[in-house]
Amino acid sequence: MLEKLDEIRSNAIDELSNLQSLNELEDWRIRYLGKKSTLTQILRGLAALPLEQRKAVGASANEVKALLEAALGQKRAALKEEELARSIERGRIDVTLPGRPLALGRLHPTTQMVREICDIFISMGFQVIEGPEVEWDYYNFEALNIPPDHPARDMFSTFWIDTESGERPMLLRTHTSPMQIRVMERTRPPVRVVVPGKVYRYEATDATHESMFYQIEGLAVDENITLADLKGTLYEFAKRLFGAERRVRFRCDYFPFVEPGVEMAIDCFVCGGSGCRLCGNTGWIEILGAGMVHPDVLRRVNYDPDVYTGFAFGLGVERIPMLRYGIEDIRLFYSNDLRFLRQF
Ligand code: YSA
Repeated sequence: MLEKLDEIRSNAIDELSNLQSLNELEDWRIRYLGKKSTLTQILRGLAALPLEQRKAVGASANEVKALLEAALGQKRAALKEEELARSIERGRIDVTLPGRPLALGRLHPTTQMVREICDIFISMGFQVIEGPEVEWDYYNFEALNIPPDHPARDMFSTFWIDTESGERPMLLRTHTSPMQIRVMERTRPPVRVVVPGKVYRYEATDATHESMFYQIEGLAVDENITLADLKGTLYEFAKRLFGAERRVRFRCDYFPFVEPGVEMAIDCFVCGGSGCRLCGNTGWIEILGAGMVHPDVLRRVNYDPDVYTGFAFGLGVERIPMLRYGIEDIRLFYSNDLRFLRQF
């Protein structure tokens, strides 16, 4: 029995020195000091031993037990300290390391352009307003002299909105011109507004056409406004935006809500006017449609065309940074490629 106790002590102490974690230590405790351990069994069996043997075995068993308990306490303290040191090391912060740079957001190039263009018109006395993207057919077409079945509807391929039968037809606005009517309905002349916003066209995309893009509408109505005012305003705008050296061209165009109608184009930035793929070999890139507000449109909003005249224009926003920075494909604006967006 005494030999057995010796063996228990030396095995237990040997094993203890190899333990690496508190979990292993707990297994060790159960194995050598737990209720079912050999040592506990020996201590419980003492009473059954003859007196002489009981004394010697009892003394030795209690000594082994005390020794193992003391060793257990020391080992537990040492392991706890090691674990603490490890966890401090794991969470150590090196305050001398340089900080990680924060990725800063930025304004989308279209937003930057909208703001820059609006600022030019604000400095000329225009006010900036916004309007709905989901629009009634009435404002997008009818009130602008484009009744149902008018061929001009083909100019504006439309995303229609499902409505209940009998309800007024609704659509995603195909241009910002409906805001001309909304503004004039609620204001008396003089009117000078610009309206930036998204517009939608149900058409195939290519290098200069997107199905969602931005326009800025302009409208000025007062007594004695003439086509010369329209041209003067847009020349000044083009000069401030592109510089005096760029060439600007006005040509007749047709829009049912103006008379006369014009389009304004800038000489192509890629070929300088000699003709290339981007400008369709014309040497020019059209940036806006414009004209003198049609008398019928004025009458519809109860403006007397014998007293008031006005000009209006609608420009494609993305075409401007394309011209300015030589961007060859409009689809880059909305394809969420950070390599493109980070350049602005
Ligand atoms: C005309 C006369 C007015 O008194 C007032 C406004 C207008 C403009 C008219 N509402 C309109 O939308 N004309 S437009 O169809 O020729 O578009 C105007 C400009 O938007 C174009 O000059 C072009 O720069 C741009 N644009 C047109 N379709 C586009 C586009 N930009 C990108 N993608 C498209 N699919």
